[in-house]
Amino acid sequence: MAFRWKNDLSDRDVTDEALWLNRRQIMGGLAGVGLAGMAGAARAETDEPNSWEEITRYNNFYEFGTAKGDPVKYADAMTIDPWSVRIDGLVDRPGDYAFDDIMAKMAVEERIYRFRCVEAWSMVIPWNGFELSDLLDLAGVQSGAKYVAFETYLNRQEMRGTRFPVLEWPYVEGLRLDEALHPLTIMATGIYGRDIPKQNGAPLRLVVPWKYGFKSIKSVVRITLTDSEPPTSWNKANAREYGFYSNVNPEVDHPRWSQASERRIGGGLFAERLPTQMFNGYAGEVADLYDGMDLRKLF
Ligand SMILES: Nc1nc2c(c(=O)[nH]1)N[C@H]1C(S)=C(S)[C@@H](COP(=O)(O)O)O[C@H]1N2
Ligand SMILES: [Mo]
Repeated sequence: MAFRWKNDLSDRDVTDEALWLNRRQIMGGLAGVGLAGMAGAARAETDEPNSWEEITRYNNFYEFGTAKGDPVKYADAMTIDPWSVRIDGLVDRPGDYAFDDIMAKMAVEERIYRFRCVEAWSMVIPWNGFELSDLLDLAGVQSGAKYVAFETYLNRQEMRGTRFPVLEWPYVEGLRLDEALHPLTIMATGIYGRDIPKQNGAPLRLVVPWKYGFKSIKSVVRITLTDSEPPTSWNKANAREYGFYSNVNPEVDHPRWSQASERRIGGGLFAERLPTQMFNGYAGEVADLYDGMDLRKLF
């Protein structure tokens, strides 16, 4: 691994959002300033994390419906215990890895990442999780592997949105192997130190912070190492609008809207839009993955 990413805003033993925010205020020399004073303009311009409510009530999880409030209403029906992840394809030790066994072996840490949806809204989310590369090490990636394919849990009784052919189910995603092994790429298992809620992709979901949000596939049940580029849900649905790479790029617009700026959730009705950053602000860490690539063609 080239480097292990160091969080500039880490706070390991987070247990509670209020406590977490309180500590941040004290650390920032803001003791005595009420939460209300933190909200609004100041927060929109800096990278203050979104609230637990914002992160867990404004969701895209189409298996439960396409409205932002559907996942929090309906994801409760999803069975997440027991849970296992099948890791197969070009690996030395294929098999079903029980979630509890995975957690016993992984080092969970906090990662505060910007999160940018292709729909041009964004949040800042304090995830808890582990590096995907550590999980892949359990299975032993073989030398012929070039891509990683991911698949979401599918149970049509539990997932009312799958009655509609909005997408082909199960939801599938993919990364090039070097993207998957990058230290910024994590499997998230928590938010604000609590177990990740079902609407956010319990019990574990991918998070790739320099790509549009739809790459960060939820409730993963299968990870397959392959030698060719795997199909991805949004690309299958509309290849002209959603490419395999889907790196955040303010210079490459969506065919139907600009990607130059974004609306930070929680900023309020009159908040200014924020300029979208190349690779969502992670260019320093990831730009070299794409050296020599035409990012307009391979969008
Ligand atoms: N299985 C699955 N994963 C998914 C989605 C989905 O509909 N189904 N939506 C994607 C999109 S478009 C976004 S923006 C993020 C939203 O994650 P959040 O609800 O935790 O903010 O999840 C992504 N992962
Ligand atoms: Mo999204």
